[in-house]
Amino acid sequence: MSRRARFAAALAVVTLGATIAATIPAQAAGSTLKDAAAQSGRYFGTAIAGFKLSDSTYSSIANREFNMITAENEMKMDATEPSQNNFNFSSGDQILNWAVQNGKRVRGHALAWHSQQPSWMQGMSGSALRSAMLNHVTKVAEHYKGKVYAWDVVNEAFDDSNGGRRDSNLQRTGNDWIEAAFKAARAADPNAKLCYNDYNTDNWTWAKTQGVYNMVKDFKARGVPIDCVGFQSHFNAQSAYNSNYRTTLSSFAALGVEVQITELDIEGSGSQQADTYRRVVEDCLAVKACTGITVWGVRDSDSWRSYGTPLLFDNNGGKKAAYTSVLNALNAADPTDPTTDPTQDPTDDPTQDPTDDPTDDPTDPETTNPPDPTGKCSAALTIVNSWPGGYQATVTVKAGSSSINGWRVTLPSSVNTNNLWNGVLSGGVVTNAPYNGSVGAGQSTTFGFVGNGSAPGAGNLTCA
Ligand code: 9MR
Repeated sequence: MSRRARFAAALAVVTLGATIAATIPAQAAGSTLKDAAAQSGRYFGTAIAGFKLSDSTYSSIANREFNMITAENEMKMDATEPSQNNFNFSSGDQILNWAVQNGKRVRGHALAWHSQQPSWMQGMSGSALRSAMLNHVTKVAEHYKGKVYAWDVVNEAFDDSNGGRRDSNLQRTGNDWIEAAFKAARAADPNAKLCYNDYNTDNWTWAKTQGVYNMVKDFKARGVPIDCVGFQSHFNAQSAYNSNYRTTLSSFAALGVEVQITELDIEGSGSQQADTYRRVVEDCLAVKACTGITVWGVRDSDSWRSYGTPLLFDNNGGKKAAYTSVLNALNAADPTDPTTDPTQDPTDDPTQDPTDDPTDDPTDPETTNPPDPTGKCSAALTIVNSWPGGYQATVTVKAGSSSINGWRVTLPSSVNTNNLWNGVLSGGVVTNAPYNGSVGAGQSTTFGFVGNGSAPGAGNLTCA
C-alpha cells in the first residue's frame, strides 16, 4: 500500500470510529450479564464448581458473563477442614485464583452450617463443638482475609416452618452461636461483608422470613456485626416466587443491611420462566441496597436441580429466553443515584403489582385493611416495619364508588420524613404523583415513606 493509501485508510478508520462514537447513546446497553448489571452499580454472579473449570464451554461462559463468583462446595466446612484443625484450601484457592485472575470478586460460602460438616464435627456437641466452630470460622476467614467481598457466615439456621431456629448440633451449643460466629468472622477479616444466608425466606408472609427478619433486627439493635442478608431464592412449585419478594428485600434493606440474591434458580421453561426471572431482577433493581444477583450455576446441566432446567444457559451453553429477559431487565435499570437513601429507592413502586399489597398479609398484626369508603376516597396507613429511630410505612389510597382523578392525604402530625415515594409531600399533605392520580372506582394505589422517630399508629387518614 502506498503512503497515501495508508493515510486514506487510517483516516477512514478514524472517521468511522467517530461516527460510531457519536451514535452510541450515553448509556450503552450491556451485552453480557455482568456489564448490564454494572450499569446500575450491581454485580452478576454464578456458583462455580472447580472441577468444571477445565470444560472450556463452561469456563468461557462463566468468564464472559459473570463478575462475582461463589464456590459451589469448595469453601464449605467439610472441604476446608477435613480433619480437626487441619485445613485444606487447595480447591477453594483454585476458584479464588481463577476469579481474581479474571478480574472477578468472590462471595465466600459458607463458614458455619449444620450441613456439609466434616465427619469429625458431626458427632461433636457442647463447648467442644462451639470452640471447634469458632476456630473454623476464624481460620478460614483469616486465610481469605482481604480476598473475599462477602462471607455467608452462617447458612440455613432457621426452621422451615415455625419461624424459630432449626435444631442442629450447632444450635444446641446455645442460641448465641450465630452472633458468636459473626463476631469471630469480623475479628478475622474486618473488611469482608458478613451475611446471613438462607432459603425459603423470599416470601414476606412466611414465618421463616419473619424469623430471620427479627434476628437481623435484633442484631442491628444490639450491634452484632452483620452487613448483609443473602436470599438464596431457589424458586419452584413448592417455593414459588411471590410478588411480595420486593417487600421482603426492601424491608430487610430498611434494617440497614445490604441484601443480595445469592443462589437464584427458577424451575420451569420458556416465557413463564423468563418472566419470573425478569420480575426477580426488577425487584432487586427497585431496592437500592440489593447490590447483586448470583445464579446457582452456569448451564441447566450444571444445576443441583438439573431436572428443573432452572438456569440461564441450556445444556449446550446456549442462551435461553430467561437469559435475554434478565439481560433486558438489567439494561433497563436506572444508573445508580448516589444521592438517594441506600435503604430505599423511590422507583420501588408497589402499585405496579396489584398483588404486592402489604395490607393483604393476614399474619402481620401491624397491618389493617382500608375500610369500605363512603366518600371520594379513603386512606389507610400501615407500618411495614420499624427499627430504632425510624420506620417504613405504606399508605393505601382507595377510590370510593366513583373513580377519582387526583387525591390528597393528610399525614399524622407526628410524621417526619424526607424520603417519600409515589406521592408529592408538601406541608404534611401528600398529593398524588403524576402517574397515580387516576384510580378506578373501588380500586386503590399506594405511596410509601421512611419516617424518622417513632412510628404513628396504623389506621385511617383523611383522604380528599
Ligand atoms: O449445589 C450444591 C451441591 O453441589 C451440593 O451437593 C449440595 C450439598 O449440600 O449443596 C449445594 O449447594 C447448596 C448451597 O451450598 C446452600 N443452599 C442450597 C444449595 C443447593 O442445595
